[in-house]
Amino acid sequence: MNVLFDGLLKNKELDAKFAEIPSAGSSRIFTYQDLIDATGRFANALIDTGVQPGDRVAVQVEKSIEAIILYLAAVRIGAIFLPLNTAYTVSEIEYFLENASAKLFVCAPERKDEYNSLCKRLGIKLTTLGVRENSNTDAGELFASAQHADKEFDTVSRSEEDLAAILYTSGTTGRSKGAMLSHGNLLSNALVLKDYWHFSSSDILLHALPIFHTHGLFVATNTTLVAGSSLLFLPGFDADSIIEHLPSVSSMMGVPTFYTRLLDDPRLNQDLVKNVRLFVSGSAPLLAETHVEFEKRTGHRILERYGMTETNMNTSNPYDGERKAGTVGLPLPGVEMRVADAENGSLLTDGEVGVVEVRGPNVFSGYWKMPEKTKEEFREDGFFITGDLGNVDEDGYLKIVGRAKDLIISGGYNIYPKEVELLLDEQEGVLESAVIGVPHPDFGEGVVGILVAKPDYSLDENKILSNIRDKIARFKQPKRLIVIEQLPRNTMGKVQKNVLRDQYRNLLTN
Ligand code: MCA
Ligand code: AMP
Repeated sequence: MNVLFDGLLKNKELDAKFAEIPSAGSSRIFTYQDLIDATGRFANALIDTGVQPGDRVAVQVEKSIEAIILYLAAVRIGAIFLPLNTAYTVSEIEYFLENASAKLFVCAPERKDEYNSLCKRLGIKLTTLGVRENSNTDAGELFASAQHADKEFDTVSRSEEDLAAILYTSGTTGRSKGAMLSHGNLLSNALVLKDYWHFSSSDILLHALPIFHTHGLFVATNTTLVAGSSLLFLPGFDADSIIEHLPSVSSMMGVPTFYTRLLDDPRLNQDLVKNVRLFVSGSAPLLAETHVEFEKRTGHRILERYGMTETNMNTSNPYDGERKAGTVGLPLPGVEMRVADAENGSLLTDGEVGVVEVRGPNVFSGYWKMPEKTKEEFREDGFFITGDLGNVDEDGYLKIVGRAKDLIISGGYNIYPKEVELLLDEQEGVLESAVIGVPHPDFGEGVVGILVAKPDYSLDENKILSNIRDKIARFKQPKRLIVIEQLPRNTMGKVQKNVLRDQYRNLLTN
């Protein structure tokens, strides 16, 4: 028994379909039977590279059904899947490969040259997987070897506690931490979401999220698989393509930017979404006004839920009951949630604001090779301290009101200011920096860097931006840099980011 693989794929109506609509080329359709056969082929191809149960398989590839098959095949052979954002640069990837002691790294064919020497130096086997737009495109070495491999594979047995995936989440110190997710964590959450959101084999989910994060990989894909639903797989968010396909689906999951972009499109109306039964939003706060506006235009009340890489999904607005705008709903079945004083951990009641803590089968077991960090973020009774600030209303709905952690969420991607500050501080002439998130019309929050120059230096915004261009992923890079005389500090000497956020709150919206 392989808890996650069997749990997701056993006893399915094998003719339910996965349709992939690539940005170029023609669409492809996979039945569940095709999917299972392909995981067998990929499992054999992975074993041929030397990967064994427990090994980390790191993957940075473009979105495709084969990338999902690779994930399922890694789980099937008992390996630990480690998905990585396609926007990460070589130096970012180096940290993940080294920290996780990856056995195999699968990258896009066109990036192989960039990674060759790194993988040689680290002793990591490198292979490739591309997007198969037509029979002439380079779908990569792993695809080629899977094509010739046997579809039969003896699934490796894995228990609930065994690790299925490691997903890196950035840390407040600037170092990313690998959240260790077990078979039990992932399957239990998928089963709960399937029931809570009423997913069944008659559903078709429109999938436009990236598949290297919890939202697109686990919430959207695992829930679809466990329900035996169909999936319409788009390469990413493109309003025209979403509008084209909304009439043929029953559900969509997205980050708030998906919904604000759709609202900006005059083609969004009740008729377009008449076959949709459910819109889900998460990963970042959905403004109450977006919720209200979306209902006015479409008649649909978006269902907002709340989760984290470390915990999968914790709370959700109900399917049948009231979906309250501006709240993230009620604890999911099996999840215990409480609000505590951020400083001393004492429990808060009566709607007071504090740090949100959760416990349940969905919650991860700790950070890879970081026992101290793990200890710091759990209470003794096993509750995980999320770092999100919230309060619970009289009906039990959680409202997230802020973050105790210094984190920016831009278009659903997390950016830890410390990582960007460390890079800015290295730039010539920079004395110190503070990185903040301010309102952004498209991404919710946008990154802004505030700089102080060393004596006798004058700083050039564009030059600094161009210097850091290849160092970190583009979405983490400041949309603007501002040079000031000195950073505001409190009596303890701590930079008052709230003062800066207030001062520059209109910088990206004007
Ligand atoms: C792209 N850019 C961004 C972002 N995305 N900048 C800031 N924040 C972003 N999110 C920049 C690019 O670097 C580029 O800059 C320019 O915008 C256009 O890039 P492009 O790729 O064309 O953008 P897009 O395709 O329109 O993407 C926007 C997007 C995408 C659709 C909102 O970011 C997205 O799919 N976000 C979803 C993230 C997600 O799945 N998060 C879930 C994490 P330049 O032109 O200067 O190079 S899981 C999670 O958070 C928890 C567990 C949970 O609860 O779900
Ligand atoms: P990540 O580290 O990518 O897993 O992001 C998790 C963080 O996203 C949480 O700790 C929250 O701060 C935020 N988040 C996720 N869903 C929501 C939501 N519906 N509303 C507000 N914040 C959210």
